Amino acid sequence: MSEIQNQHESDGIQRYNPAEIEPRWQALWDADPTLYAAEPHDSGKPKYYCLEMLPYPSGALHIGHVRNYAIGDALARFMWMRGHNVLHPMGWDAFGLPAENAALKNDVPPREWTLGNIAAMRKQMQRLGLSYDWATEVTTCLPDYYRWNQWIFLKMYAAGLAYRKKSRVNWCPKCCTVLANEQVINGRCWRHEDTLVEQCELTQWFLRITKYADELLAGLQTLDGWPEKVRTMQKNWIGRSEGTLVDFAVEGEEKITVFTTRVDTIFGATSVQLAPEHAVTKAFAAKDELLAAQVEEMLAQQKAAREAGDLGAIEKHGVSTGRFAVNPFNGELVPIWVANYILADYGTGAIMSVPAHDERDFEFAQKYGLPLKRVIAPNVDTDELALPYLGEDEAVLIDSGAWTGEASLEAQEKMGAFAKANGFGTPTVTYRLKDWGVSRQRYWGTPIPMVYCEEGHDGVEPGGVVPLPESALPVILPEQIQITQEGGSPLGRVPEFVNTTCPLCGGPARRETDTMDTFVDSSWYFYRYIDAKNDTEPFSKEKASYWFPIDQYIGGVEHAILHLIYSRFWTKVMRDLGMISNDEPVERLFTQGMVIKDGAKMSKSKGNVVSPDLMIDRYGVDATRLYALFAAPPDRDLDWQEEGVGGIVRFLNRVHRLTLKYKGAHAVVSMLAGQSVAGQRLLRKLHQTLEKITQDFSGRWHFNTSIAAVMELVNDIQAAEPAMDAGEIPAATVAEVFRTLVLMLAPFAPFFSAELWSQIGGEGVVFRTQWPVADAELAKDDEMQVPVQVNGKLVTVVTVAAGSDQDVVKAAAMADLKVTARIEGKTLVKLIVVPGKLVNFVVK
Ligand code: ANZ
Ligand code: ZN
Repeated sequence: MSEIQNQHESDGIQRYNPAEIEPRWQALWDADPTLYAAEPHDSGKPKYYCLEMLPYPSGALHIGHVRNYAIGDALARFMWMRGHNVLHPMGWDAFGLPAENAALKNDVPPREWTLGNIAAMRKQMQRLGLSYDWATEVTTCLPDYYRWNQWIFLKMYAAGLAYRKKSRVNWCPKCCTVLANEQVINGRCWRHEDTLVEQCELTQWFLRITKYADELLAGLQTLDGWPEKVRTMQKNWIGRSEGTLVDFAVEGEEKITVFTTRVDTIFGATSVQLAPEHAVTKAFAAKDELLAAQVEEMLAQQKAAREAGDLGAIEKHGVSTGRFAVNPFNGELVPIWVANYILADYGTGAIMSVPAHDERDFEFAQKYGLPLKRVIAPNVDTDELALPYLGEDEAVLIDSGAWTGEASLEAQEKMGAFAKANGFGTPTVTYRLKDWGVSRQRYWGTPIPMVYCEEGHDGVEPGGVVPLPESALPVILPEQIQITQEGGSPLGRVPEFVNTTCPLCGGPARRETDTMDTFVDSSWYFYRYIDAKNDTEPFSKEKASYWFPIDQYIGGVEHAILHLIYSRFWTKVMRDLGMISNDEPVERLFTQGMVIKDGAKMSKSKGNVVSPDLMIDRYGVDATRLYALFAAPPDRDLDWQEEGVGGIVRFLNRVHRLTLKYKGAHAVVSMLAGQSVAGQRLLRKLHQTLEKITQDFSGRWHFNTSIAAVMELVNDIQAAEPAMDAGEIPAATVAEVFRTLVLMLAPFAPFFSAELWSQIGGEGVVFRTQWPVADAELAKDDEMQVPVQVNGKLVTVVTVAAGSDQDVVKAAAMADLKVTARIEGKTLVKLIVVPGKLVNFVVK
């Protein structure tokens, strides 16, 4: 409170007291459920869907949330003032592991813990005066939401987009459960520090996002309202790569198909290399104990590197299998190796190694003494060539049989077609993007609406999958459940949940006991906001076509890939299911920077966490929010400095004092019939400020400079105090200045502005008042200041009309008394006039 209480006003004007103002206004706003509600579609106003990423209900907001929401709130309020029909919702990404951890630690049921946290955080948001329409609130852990996850999952299953397959997962032998990557800490289980995580194969549910790989990639080009860096990250994540599949025959074994982007170098292949997990590796190892042991060792080492997060960084290592493969282009035999840097799940998990023209292959060949064979060069007569030579665009083939002399790029195309025509390969496209594994062996998530029919029947083998009918939804997550350290899906230990009947034959069946990845919840929550109470469908198509795409989405850049790709995928699926007609969910995306403290990311362990509640207690909501917007451009990191918040309080104090002092401006007796110079100057500054802020809202949202501009304006107002007091500025001008000032602050400091608005007799709700329009004529800088020098020393500054020519500037300078005093009686040697810059009299 210190900052506020220290502000002592001696002139009898009521002082600024956020602790009194803020709760008073919030109570008024809370009592009016229509205040932030969207209007009907036929309101005649353009729609504006303003969205901030929904938080995980951890229990308390942190200052990074405050920044995120202050940006969205300023934007929503501005759009209201600009006459839009605004949708500004909020909800809770409420499933996930922390609730289970809390249950383990404190013995509170996950649901109770989560809902308690939500209540606390909603209260904090309300205290912050955020303009959410709580009637549209979405809580993903409640059946009225997650039933629609299940519903869409069933639709995906019917459309062949949800399927089961075996995949490798992290496995903790003590928990006997699969761990998400985040639960693997330094290669060990998050619950068992002494237990190394293993990899194992498990049958899991997958969503076929790869079906949309090309569309997800192409769509990036239409998203010009998205930051370039996010689009690049998504592009790399999708990782589309054009190349060729080529079959190498192996005696007595299945052929090996390699994926290469450089089939033009195939005459230079001096080995074939397999991932340790490759089927042919396994086939060889089955007949070769030594090889089996070596591969085993490699897998163990590779796992450690995977867990450390970087396969690329480990030392390249391989073993020869002693077997050979046939290069189909020239019939040559090349040795087959198993190498640790070949990824099992990229391409085909097998490559042809061309050490003369590939960096990694070169390194590997050097280490193991494998031969180098040059097959491309800048031109056919090149003798000396530093290897590896990677040329592509400019390269031609050498020593490549019938292909010698061909240009590299053309050869790639022709050789791919040749392989296809001869039945040993084909041109292909490979993606880094993999289908999305959504099964989690966790309790606190959406139950997957599938059962396994025990006995089986027509079309269903014993134990086979049977989807539940829509009428069986929602599959309710049982609430009375003991969360223990025991392994396996917690739901598997609830017989009342597991044991059910097959919807097809009525015989005994087991429910799927895995739950869905929580990224499912966040992939479409923003469609639910538009129709949050609908209990017959996820949302109405008609409403979706009105509100979508989202006009502005605001959140952290850490969601650039997973959440923001899954959401795009989900939108395309729903479009293909006929539920919506938009191709993309989000028109414009803004990624705000982080809030840091003392140069470091805030964390409990560093003890540098800033509590929003503490800031609000000390400085009030408006100052805290203003500071969060003022202290850095919204897309940059912000270093939180408490003195800065105090500075904002002093600024607000000044605005408060001035506004109240002149609120009776109409009563100030002004002697002036027309406008005065002082009045004109103030109006110019006012409209310049307004112009700038209006622009900042439509461009990059550099609210920091918007607020700085208001501060400058307030300085000018303060400087004009004597003129105002002396009645030298018309009352109407004074009134316009303060009215506009309060309106300009409304998007950023809602409580403060609401209070001042009512104090100056403003009508209605301040942030439903039409945003003032800047008068370009008034804003025009119609004067310019020109420094005048005599012999290079500054003597004075003259004011002339903007755009004045040389003669006018010269005349003005000569008319200035300070100038004439200096040059009188002397000889003018030279007069230098740089219009708009300076005048210099050189005299003797
Ligand atoms: C022979 C060759 C010669 C290659 C040459 C490159 C240069 P991008 O562009 O990322 O798709 N590769 C293929 N599958 C792999 C796997 N599972 N693990 C590790 N490396 C793999 O990379 C494609 C290239 O990466 C492929 O083209 C292959 O090496 C390698 F002068 O084939 B190349
Ligand atoms: Zn059955």
